[in-house]
Amino acid sequence: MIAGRFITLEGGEGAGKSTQLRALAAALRARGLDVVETREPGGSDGAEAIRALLLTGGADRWSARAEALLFAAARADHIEKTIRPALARGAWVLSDRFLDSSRAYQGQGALTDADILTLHRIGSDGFLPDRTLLLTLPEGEATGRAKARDGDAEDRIGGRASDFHRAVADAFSRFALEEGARVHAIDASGPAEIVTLRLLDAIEDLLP
Ligand code: Z5A
Repeated sequence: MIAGRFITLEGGEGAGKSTQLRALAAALRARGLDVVETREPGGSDGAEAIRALLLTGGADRWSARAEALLFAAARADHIEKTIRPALARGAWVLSDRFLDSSRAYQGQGALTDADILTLHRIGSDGFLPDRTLLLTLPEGEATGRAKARDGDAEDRIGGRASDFHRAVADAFSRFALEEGARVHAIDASGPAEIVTLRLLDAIEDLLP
């Protein structure tokens, strides 16, 4: 029986996660693997409905606690309806963001990292990826890429102050330092094709 694998891509806005997820999926399909591309918040009907609630509306639409619970609820549905069934049939599941985004974005204000992990234990039995690829890019470069794509249009969370996004980047770096077996930091600068090769290198040991 072929073992499915669960790989997540993480990092700040504009780092190139969506671009790399597509490229990585194509490279894995070329090796004959069954690949499912998904994203958070979202990835199942219920979670996509919650995504719309989370990313639209005014900055204070949700309290920090309500926001964290909505992300955890969306994730529970995503895992149950999309990720676990795909892994059970032996597919490789690639997700654009997952739990580490909640830890980095929701776990550094009213709630702690431990609180977010508790919500994840309750919602999703503490389910973790086989490997997390953290795309790192200097702040100015990532902002430049996002601005070139979106102009001034920002979602509820992307539109927060640069101090907030700097703290998010620091939290991601900490995960890579403290959970190095799972979270691999990948330099996301340079041409997209080169970044894809770095990502492939970082999952080489998991490939059949
Ligand atoms: N969020 C949260 O708070 N808690 C959670 O638990 C979860 C999420 C799961 C989701 O936004 C928001 O929800 C997000 C975190 C929060 N808000 N923020 N910040 P989203 O899904 O709409 O967007 P995003 O996840 O932030 O990603 P993004 O802005 O779409 O960026 P990206 O996927 O990393 O980048 P990209 O779209 O692949 O590339 C950006 C542009 O750069 C694009 O024009 C590309 O063509 C270009 N690009 C890509 N690679 C390159 C290279 N190598 N060179 C040059 N240009 C490039």
